[in-house]
Amino acid sequence: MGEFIDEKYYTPRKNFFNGNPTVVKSEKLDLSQDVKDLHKALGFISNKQTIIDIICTKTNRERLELAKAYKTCYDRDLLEEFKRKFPKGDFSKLLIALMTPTYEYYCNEIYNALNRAGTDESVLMQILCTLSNNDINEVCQKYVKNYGKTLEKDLRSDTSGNLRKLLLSLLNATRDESMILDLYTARVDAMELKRAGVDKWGTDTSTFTRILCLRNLDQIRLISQEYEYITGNSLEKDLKKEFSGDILDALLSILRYATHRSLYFARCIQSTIVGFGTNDKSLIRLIVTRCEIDMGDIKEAYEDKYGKSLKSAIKGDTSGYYCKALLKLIGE
Ligand SMILES: [Ca+2]
Repeated sequence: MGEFIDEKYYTPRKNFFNGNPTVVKSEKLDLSQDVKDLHKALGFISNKQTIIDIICTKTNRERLELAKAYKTCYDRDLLEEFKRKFPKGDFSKLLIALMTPTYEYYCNEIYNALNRAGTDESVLMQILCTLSNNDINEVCQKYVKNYGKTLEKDLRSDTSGNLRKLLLSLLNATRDESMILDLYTARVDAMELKRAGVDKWGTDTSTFTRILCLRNLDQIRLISQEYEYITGNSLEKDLKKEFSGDILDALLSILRYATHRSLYFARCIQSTIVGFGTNDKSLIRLIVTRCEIDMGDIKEAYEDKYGKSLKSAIKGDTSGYYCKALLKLIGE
């Protein structure tokens, strides 16, 4: 940590990379019993509750081990069994998400967001703005392997303008991950953002993209504090003045993810359930991917922000075993 940092002035977040998950590694894993119970639950009369109790209380890694044990025992692919038994609907989508290895899942989600009528930019942002360099590299490798073309190529052809530049920059996976804080460069960056934004007629987007895509996440938090100190305005507010549309959403995603991760995801979840209907694909992705990382914190942030529990929000917007499974994943 830099010598300039005054503890009172800048309080580093506790455990940025460790959150409170709602699904944790089992203390004692009894795969043979689980496999037997699952087989019974997938019988002539299916028992969804048993499936939820077994699948939604395990980590992705454990679920994949379970699938392997199932294959050994019954010579059947567990995921295919789920698909056969539950061919459609949100419960089915959720089971598929849970049984897919994490990087593969991110990769599929990005592919589907890009290869549909009208690209779903929110999916790209929610994934690419929040993965580590290593995660991004893994996803890129999977993408080539699964689809025979690079993610970069697909991003280039399906996005445009400043958003494309920003996403390609994230895809380079060159963000500083040192966690080293430097007040001097934070001040320089904050001044540059001021010059490139509010001080300028028009906006120099590349300055914003460069700083927000390359600086480490803790440093971004410091930059935003310096920005507010220098200008008297919050960086978030000025981003909203200078940008609009997708590029604004992307810049806000990075800023919010860096400054308050759990609140950022609480907002993402809220955006899937507000309005008419529910964006179940994104709701499923957010719950499935965050339950092993920081869903406990997201629940807290959600309740603080929206004045009701995430549990009641999910109950209000989903139903049946799909709802029960989501609640199990968030530890309710
Ligand atoms: Ca301006």
